[in-house]
Amino acid sequence: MKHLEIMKSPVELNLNDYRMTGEPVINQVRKIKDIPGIFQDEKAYSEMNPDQLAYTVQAWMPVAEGTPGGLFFGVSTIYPGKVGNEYFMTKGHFHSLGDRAEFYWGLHGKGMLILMDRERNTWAEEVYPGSLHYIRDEIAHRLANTGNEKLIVGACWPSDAGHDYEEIAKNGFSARLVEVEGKPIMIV
Ligand code: S6P
Ligand code: ZN
Repeated sequence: MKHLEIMKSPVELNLNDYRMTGEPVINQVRKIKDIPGIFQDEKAYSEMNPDQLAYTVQAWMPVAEGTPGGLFFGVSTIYPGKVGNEYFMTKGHFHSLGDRAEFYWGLHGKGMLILMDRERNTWAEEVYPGSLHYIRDEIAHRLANTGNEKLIVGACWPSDAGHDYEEIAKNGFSARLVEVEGKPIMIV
């Protein structure tokens, strides 16, 4: 940029459909076949269309991953659906630098933010348009769509946070969010 120049930011968020456009924006797609092992009902999972979309993530990463002091901005969209009695959900992760926090905010649809600490206590916060969520240090986080529409959630996290998927891939969360009589409940 030049001194006194007035310009547009390179990336924008459409406030009607929550799509990000501009450069650089990365687009991640997670289909049912990309998230094996996270749902309890393996039979129901194996009978699903492997190419069905489970969730997408758009992110603006203005600095290289791992850069201290920077921020990333993302929009996660979780599709409506269930595997057995479990709602479509993200893989879930701790941050690789475990003391890095994150903000989430609900934009569209309804769901749950499932949280677990290092002692494996698990709880959840309701997500809806306008809900704000501070995910503190050392807390694993996962989003589940409990509604019939897309769940769309904004996120902002430190550029050096990283993702530790291993712990969740190996041991999961200590509780599951399932639908019983049409309502989401947490069970162990
Ligand atoms: C990144 C942030 C989100 C998730 C996204 C997908 O720290 O928490 O952008 O990456 O919701 O979830 P996951 O667990 O598959 O990365
Ligand atoms: Zn995160």
